[in-house]
Amino acid sequence: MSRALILVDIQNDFVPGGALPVPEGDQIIPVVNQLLPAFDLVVATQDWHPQNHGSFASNHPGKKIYDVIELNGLEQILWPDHCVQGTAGADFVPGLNMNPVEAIFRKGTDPGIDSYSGFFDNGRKKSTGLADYLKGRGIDEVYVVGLAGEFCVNYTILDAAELGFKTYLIKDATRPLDWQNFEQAMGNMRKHGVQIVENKDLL
Ligand code: VGL
Ligand code: ZN
Repeated sequence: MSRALILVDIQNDFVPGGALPVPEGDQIIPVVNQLLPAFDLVVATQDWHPQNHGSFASNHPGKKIYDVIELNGLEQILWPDHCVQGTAGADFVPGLNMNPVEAIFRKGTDPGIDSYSGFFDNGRKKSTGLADYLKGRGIDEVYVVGLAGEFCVNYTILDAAELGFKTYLIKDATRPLDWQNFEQAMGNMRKHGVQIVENKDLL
């Protein structure tokens, strides 16, 4: 029995001061750092968009941030430009201890499709390789933390559960863009067998 911690998108653009800030997103950093030694394996995901990414409102003249469009057949929320490859906004938050992170899975690189989950793009057309990596490392339990709670954390968790991992959300090591949407997402996670725990349960 081996357990992995997945750090989801703990990047400068998702904390206060960034391009798509999650309220209090920076407050998870000490909590996550404290959790790291409790796991057999730590991996991270990194939102990593080209400047011409189809999820950016700036690439759709006449559209505004948070408008919803259809992008190659999938519903797409339009975001501010964020986590552009090679920019400071795409870097991991400097206070985060990345030393124990053994692998980083980048996502959102195809301009034609967004990728909220760390496992697959939103159309489930391509895998990032994360599931095979975890299986290759003998992982059967997955704990998920990071940003944003109702988007990339939520979809990573739902895929992990569906892939057969025993899946946990560490609630105080995540923050959402919107708490009401996150509460709804957590209800749905529970329906899929996900357990919701806190930092203190693991120390
Ligand atoms: C995310 C919106 C757009 C996230 C990434 O990491 O939750 N949200 N790209
Ligand atoms: Zn993104």
